Amino acid sequence: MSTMTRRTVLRAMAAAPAMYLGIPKFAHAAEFNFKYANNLPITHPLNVRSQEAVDRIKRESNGRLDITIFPNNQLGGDTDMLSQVRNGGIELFTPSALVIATVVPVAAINAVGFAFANYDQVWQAMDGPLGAHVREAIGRANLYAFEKMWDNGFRQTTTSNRPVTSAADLDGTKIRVPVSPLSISMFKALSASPASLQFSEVYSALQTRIVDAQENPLPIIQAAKLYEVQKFCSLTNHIWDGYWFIANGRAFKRLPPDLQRLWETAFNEAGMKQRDDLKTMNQSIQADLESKGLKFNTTRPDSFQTALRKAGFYTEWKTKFGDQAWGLLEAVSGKLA
Ligand code: X2X
Repeated sequence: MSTMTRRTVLRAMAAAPAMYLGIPKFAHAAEFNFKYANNLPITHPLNVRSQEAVDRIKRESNGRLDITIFPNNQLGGDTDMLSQVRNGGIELFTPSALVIATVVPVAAINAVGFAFANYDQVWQAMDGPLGAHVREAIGRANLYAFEKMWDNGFRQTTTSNRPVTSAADLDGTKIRVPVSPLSISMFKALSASPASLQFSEVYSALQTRIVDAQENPLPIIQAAKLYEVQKFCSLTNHIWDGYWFIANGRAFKRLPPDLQRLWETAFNEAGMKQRDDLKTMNQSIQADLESKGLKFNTTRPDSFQTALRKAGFYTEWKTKFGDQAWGLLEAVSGKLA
């Protein structure tokens, strides 16, 4: 390149807006490049609101904190992502309470069958003393839990062969559940035949009939297109499930206080919006899934609860979680065991 040409090119580069040249808008390289991984398709509100938070953090930190999102199990299934966030391979992850419970057992407490009757109870517990109790336990595992939990939803049961109207219909049903001791225990107590699989494998397991059934909140059934491989959707509302936004503990401590405050504000506020998104979606989602061919039915919650009680499910999990955590749960749910 002649001097003349090089000078011309350099002048052109200096004059051109950065975006035309593919140069990052922020003059300095980020001080912190973090990775955030999750298990959901990009259309799910968890990813939509996370992207907004990540954009905000980059903007308001003047590019100092740059977070890249890896959605949809791109970095592996939940078990992989959980070990990566613990060893620092990734800095952020949103495990469901059921999944983080494989490392922090008390975190599954919000998923005790039929504990919460509605969202008022859910947020009273999770934004209150029960949530604080779980966050502390997460902290002891050298992870940092952001204050606001994100919504996954009340879990519903889908099947390929028959609708579930009462507990008896689950008898012997091969049902996929998350990698979660509580889910296995609960569906065994209901006489089903549960198998733990990573979420990344659910669609194909249903398609190839390795299992006949699965259970997830409606927004996930929609986003992951599970209606393509399931026929019936029974509104069992058996578990309320949420996502903990967690960070690797050392990554959190590495951030200066102003960036800690910024990402706390950004992720907690985004989480509140994500809760609202699901609330709005829940008003129309059944109609949408019906139009895609899924057949809905309601169920009798008392038949499930009675079966769980008879099988000793509540007393077993009260012992496992301990009196303190159980007391915090029952302060909201009313007596369970
Ligand atoms: O794996 C599931 O079923 C999911 C997506 O709901 C969780 O993250 C627990």
